[in-house]
This record gives sequence, structure tokens and C-alpha cells, in this order.
Amino acid sequence: MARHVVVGACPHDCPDTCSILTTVEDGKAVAVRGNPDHPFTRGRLCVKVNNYQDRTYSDQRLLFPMRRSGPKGSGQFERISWDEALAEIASRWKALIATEGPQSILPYSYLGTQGILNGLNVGDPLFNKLGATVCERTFCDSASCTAYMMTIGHTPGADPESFVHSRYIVLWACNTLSTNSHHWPFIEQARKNGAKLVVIDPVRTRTARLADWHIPIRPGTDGALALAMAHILIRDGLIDRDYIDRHTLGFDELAERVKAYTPEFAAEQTGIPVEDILKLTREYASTPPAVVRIGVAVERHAGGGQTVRAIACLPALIGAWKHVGGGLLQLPIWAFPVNWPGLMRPDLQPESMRVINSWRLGPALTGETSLDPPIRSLFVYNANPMAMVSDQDRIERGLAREDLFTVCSEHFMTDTARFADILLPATTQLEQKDIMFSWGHLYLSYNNPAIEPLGEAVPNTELFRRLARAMGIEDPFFHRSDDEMIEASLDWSSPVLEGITLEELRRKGFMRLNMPVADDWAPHREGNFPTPSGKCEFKSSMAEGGNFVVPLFRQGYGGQQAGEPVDPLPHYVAPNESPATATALAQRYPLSLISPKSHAFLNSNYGNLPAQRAQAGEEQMVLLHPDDASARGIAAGTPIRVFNDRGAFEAKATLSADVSPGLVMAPSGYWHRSNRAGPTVHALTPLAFADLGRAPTFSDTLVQVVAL
Ligand SMILES: Nc1nc2c(c(=O)[nH]1)N[C@H]1C(S)=C(S)[C@@H](COP(=O)(O)OP(=O)(O)OC[C@H]3O[C@@H](n4cnc5c(=O)[nH]c(N)nc54)[C@H](O)[C@@H]3O)O[C@H]1N2
Ligand SMILES: Nc1nc2c(c(=O)[nH]1)N[C@H]1C(S)=C(S)[C@@H](COP(=O)(O)OP(=O)(O)OC[C@H]3O[C@@H](n4cnc5c(=O)[nH]c(N)nc54)[C@H](O)[C@@H]3O)O[C@H]1N2
Ligand code: SF4
Ligand SMILES: [Mo]
Repeated sequence: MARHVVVGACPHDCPDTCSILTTVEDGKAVAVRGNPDHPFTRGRLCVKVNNYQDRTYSDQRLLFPMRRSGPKGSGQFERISWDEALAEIASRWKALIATEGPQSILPYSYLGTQGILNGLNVGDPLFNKLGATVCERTFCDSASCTAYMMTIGHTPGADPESFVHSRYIVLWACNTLSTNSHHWPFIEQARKNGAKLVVIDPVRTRTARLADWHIPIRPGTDGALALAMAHILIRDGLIDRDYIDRHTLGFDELAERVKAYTPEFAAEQTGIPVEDILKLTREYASTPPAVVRIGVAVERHAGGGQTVRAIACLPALIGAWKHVGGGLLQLPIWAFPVNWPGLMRPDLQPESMRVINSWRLGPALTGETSLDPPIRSLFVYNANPMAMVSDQDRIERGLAREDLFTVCSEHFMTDTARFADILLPATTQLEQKDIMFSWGHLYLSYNNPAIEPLGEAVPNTELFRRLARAMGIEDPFFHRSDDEMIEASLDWSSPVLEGITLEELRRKGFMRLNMPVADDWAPHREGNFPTPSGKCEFKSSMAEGGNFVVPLFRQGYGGQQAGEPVDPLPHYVAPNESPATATALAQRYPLSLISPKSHAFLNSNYGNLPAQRAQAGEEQMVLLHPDDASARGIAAGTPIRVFNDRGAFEAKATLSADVSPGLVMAPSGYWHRSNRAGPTVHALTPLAFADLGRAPTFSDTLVQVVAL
């Protein structure tokens, strides 16, 4: 029996980007395990991925191109050849381009796979070349990143491995044990050395349960807490005046601004007692090295951007950046010298480019956003909007349109794929080649394919080569091999790639960027922030012009609209929908609904697979406080209906004091077919954007719950 081990990397949109060893026997992948040599993976994969071969070999896999044979959304398809599929797509698109113009085509994608080749940008050059509508992908972290850039620039921030040196660790809206679990050993190591772990989260999550101090907070009010912390630090002289003088901009204005944000104000907004706000601030200032790790969840509210602005000011105020293991960790992705323009090819976009935001898919498809030309063809890959995007009812009505030609490239018949006219089979990570950045550590990874593609599945790179050919595009750029694309995917002249060769990377599967070792590296000890001033900008010079586009967050990825005025100083923006801010609405819908990540699903991935469903619970559950449940006659395990004016979904009640009264929590990722009545949480969430980066506000949602 021929048996060998192939080194690869996890494809998922997850900060950990684990190094995976796949055992292959006679051409078949029989097991995957975490690479013990990878300093972050440390030999362990999570519950989502530790049976990844079952995803690859699942009998639910789409392995051949198919054409719809029943009504839209019926899930009835018949097998066709790739030639037939490509010919049909090309003829429909050519006709649309000739009659209605290329903007009648909308590509729709995100990070189904995170590989630099097959991920975010793989379709951009083709759709730009065609002149299609550009989909602005602000699914995740765009408010946060815009705020972060405005304050400290595109720095990787504190090295996640340097947390072992921290003495005070704040996990702010981050459920590390579920969503970033390979960071946990570093935090535990710090705790063995005496560090204190604080978790700020409305829910007593599995991470919060293990913390030294869990601070429950009302959703969407973190900005008030951070601004009050700045207020206390300045008022009580807990700041590092020397660091502020040398390495920050706009301190006097910030000091003036935060005068209004008293601990009493913050207590009223957040529900955290004044004493706790004082204690948190004093401990944070007096226990160096102090570090904050912010999760993405903090941005999903009206004030998501300003919240991150305020939090990003705190480390500079106390000089936390001076210490190894101090500062702020958001997304170290900025360390990777990815050749974004080479991947996206914005130069191919026509001047008259039209942009539609990914969160506005529903109204764009139904025609409620008036569009000329209307969207006549939708091409979905690496995304599952029916499960993950607000305004589910409109998305479904849009997808059901008879005059919409929908193509979907997928592993599985997702809630979105069911509505396709043409379905195209995509390879999984075991069947494709890629090179990977990480947004949770500083190792570049290489994914060697472990097995041949199953059936007629193709990697996204090959999909777009085929589509380009079918559309008559002969430019060699569109026909580069995967190896040629890998060569061009990074800026190899960057100092952080010094000493890294593709050959070695391919062999080892991962290499740390050429950056100082975590153990004696404080990246901003001497300032050197990659902002226009080189300082931490309490008062943002990017905002002052009211005209900035954050690098990477250009059209096509998402970000602040050039020209939109932004207050240069951080300030508090209360949630759009909360019992305190929407009092009339709260009469009818008194409960706040949040829908964070499920422990066993990766966004909506694995929502159809048995092992992960067994772990997550077969059916959507909703966590309710026992007082809220008994007031509604709801017992544990009872079927319930969660609703507001926008829609409703059904679920099973789980009663627990892990949520405060007034809060309900529904883990995201469940598919329609596993829900009792079809719709999922996004039937209820709003379309409003947050204050920066056109991020979603789906956690600003008021609902009512009744027993069924
Ligand atoms: N298991 C698992 N891991 C994942 C994913 C997954 O789906 N499943 N998805 C990946 C992706 S795409 C991302 S972006 C990351 C996200 O990683 P995280 O940011 O950790 O994700 P969430 O679980 O959405 O939110 C974290 C915590 O924030 C809390 N929270 C919600 N609203 C607020 C608020 O207003 N204030 C505060 N302080 N806390 C709040 C939630 O209760 C939750 O416990 O995870 C990645 N990893
Ligand atoms: N309620 C709620 N909504 C949320 C969130 C939340 O926490 N709660 N999180 C938000 C965030 S942070 C994010 S990042 C987005 C995620 O939104 P999406 O990226 O749309 O979510 P996924 O479920 O990861 O969908 C990716 C799809 O790509 C497919 N896929 C995987 N690999 C490949 C491939 O190689 N080729 C092709 N063609 N397809 C592939 C998968 O099978 C999957 O169906 O959702 C956002 N929406
Ligand atoms: S999903 Fe995240 S934690 Fe799980 S194996 Fe992949 S990278 Fe690692
Ligand atoms: Mo995300």
C-alpha cells in the first residue's frame, strides 16, 4: 500500500490558518491532523476541521456541473458537461452584455476559501475585464479595519505569540476558545506566569467561563466603555505622558473630547457598574505588559467603527506599546506583502464602474434599490448569502426571480446554491494548490494538494481560466498556471520575505515572516506607526480630509467611501436598536438578538455535515435567560418563534444565565433545511450600515420570542 503524508494549510476564514498533515493511502486521503511542528497549530485541529477528509468525500459533494431541471429553489438539477455549462454561461453573458450592458452581471463572493489564489480576489480580474458590477465585500471587519488604520495604521500590532509575556490580557468581543482557539495556549502560558485574563462579552461564553474576570456588557455599547476608560486614565493621571508626547497626535483634543464620557455615563450605557469600570481601567494601566485582543463582533453595531477607534487609543495612552506583550492585536494580516493590485486588477475596472455592497444583495436583486441596468445574472462563489447575509427574505425573493440567471460554484447544495440555474463543482483544499496568509499569526503557509480532484470539481483558479476562455479572453494573464500565480501573489522584494523561498515553503508548509522574534519585539516601542504622521493618531489625519480610502479596502473589497466626512476624534455612537435607544420599538420587541459564531460551524460551512451538527446540535438553538423564558411560559427545549417586523425564525429554547435578561443569543451558521420553518437569524437583521467601512449592524436587532 502506497502511503504518504502531505503538508497543507487550512483553507478557512479563521485567524488560526493551521498547518495540516494529510495522510494519503493509495491516492485517498484517510486522515488529517495538526502539524506538531507549527508553533501556532501545535499538532491540533479544531472540531470543524479534524475530519476534513469527510468534507472532501461527503456524499453530499457536488462533483459535476449541473443545470436546473425543476422550479427555482427546488434543488432539482441534471448533470451536464463542463463544455455545456461554460457555453451556456458565455452565451447568456454575451447576450446580456450586448443588450443591457456588463453591469447587469453581479459577481458575489467572499472567503469560502482564504487561499491567496483561490480566495477573495480570484474572480476579480475577469469581472473587472468584463465591466461587471463590482460587489463591495464588507462582510467582516471593515469598520474595525478602517478605524484601526485611522488610529495606528496598517501595523500587524502585537504579535499573538508575544502574549506569553503579557500580564494583563483583555479579550474584547472575542470568543477565543471557539474562534481563535490556537491562540489560547499562549494566553494560558501567560496566566501560568501570573497574567490576569479579562473577557468583555455580553455572553458567558466558554472563553468567558475560563477567564479570571468576565465583564458582561450590553451589546453595541463598548464604545462608551472604551471612552470612559480613556476619561479615567487621563483624569486620574494613569497615562504615560512621555510616550504620548513622543508618539501620539491630538492628545489635547482627545482629553477634551473624553471629558463627557464619565464612568457614570458608561455605566448607564453598558450596564457595567461604575466600580468595575474603574477597577478595569486601573488594573489595565498598572499591570504592564497589558494587551487587548479585539474580536470582529465589536463592529457589528451602529458605532462599531468608533468603538475600535476608542479601543485603539488606549494602548498608546498607557504606553503599553513599550512592552513586549503589550499593545493591541486585531488582524496581523497587514504583515503579509500580498500583491493585492496584482490579484484584483482594479486597473481593469471601467471608469463608469458600478458598486453594490454585499450586504445589500436583497434589495439589489428585488429591484428595491433602483438599478439601471437591473441585475440579470448573479455569479456566486466562496459565499453563501442565504445563510450569512441580512434581509434573507428579499435575497430569497430575488434568487427566485425567473429572469435572473444565477450561477453558483460550490462544494455543496447550500441554501444559496439551491437557487442556481447552473451549478459548478469546486475542489476542497485537499484537491487544490494554494499559498495562504493568516489573520491570526505571522506564518506564511503553502497548501500542497494531497489528492487528485474528485469527479469534475475544479479549483477556483481553473474555474476562472475556463470562464475567461469561454468569454473569448485570450490575454495570457487570465491563463496563468497556479504556479505562475503563486510567484506573482506576493511582493518577493519585501524584507519580510527575505530568506523565504517557495521551494522551502512548499516543503515545510509554513515559514515565519522575516520579522523579529516575538520574545523580544515591541513593534511600537519607538512609535513608528504606519500612519500619515508616523504616530498613533488620537485625532485622525485621514479622517480630517474626509476623503480617504484605506489601502486594501478599495472598491471591490470595501471601506470608507471617499468623500464621506468623518469626525477625526473618537466618539460614542449608541446602537440603532436597543431597549435604551429605540424605546418605542422595544415596547413590542424588548429583547436584543446577537448571532455570533458557532463553535462547530465555520460560518455556514459544516452546517450540513453530521459530525459538526452532532456537536452543535441538530437544530438552531436560542439561548434565553430563565427570567425571560418564564415570563413567556417557555421551558427548556421548547420550540419557540423569534420575530420582529422584518421576519421570524423558529428554534429550540435553551435556558441559561450565561446571557443577561433582555439578551438572546442564536449561534449563526445553521442552514434553512435544518431549521424548523426555513428562515434563519438573518430573516430578522437590519440593513443599516455601521458608522465606518459600511460594516453590517446585524447585532443591533430587537426581537420578541414566543413559545410555539
Ligand atoms: N468556531 C468558529 N470559529 C470561527 C468562525 C466560525 O464561524 N466558527 N468564523 C471565523 C470568522 S469569519 C470570524 S470573523 C471570526 C470572528 O471571531 P469572533 O469575533 O470571536 O466572533 P464572534 O463569535 O462573532 O464574537 C465573539 C464574541 O463577541 C460577543 N459579542 C457580540 N456582540 C458584542 C458586543 O457588542 N460587545 C462585546 N464586547 N462582545 C460582543 C459574542 O457574544 C461572542 O462571544 O471567527 C472565525 N472563527
Ligand atoms: N448572523 C451572522 N451573520 C454573519 C456573521 C455572524 O457572525 N453572524 N458573520 C459575518 C462574517 S464575520 C463573515 S466572514 C461572513 C461569511 O459569509 P460567507 O463567506 O458567505 O460564509 P460561508 O458560510 O463561509 O460561505 C462560504 C461558502 O463557500 C463555499 N466554498 C468553500 N470553499 C470553496 C472553494 O474553494 N470554492 C468555491 N467556489 N466555494 C467554496 C463553502 O462551501 C460555503 O458555502 O458572514 C457574516 N454574516
Ligand atoms: S478552522 Fe481555524 S482552528 Fe480550525 S483547523 Fe482551520 S485554521 Fe485551525
Ligand atoms: Mo468573518
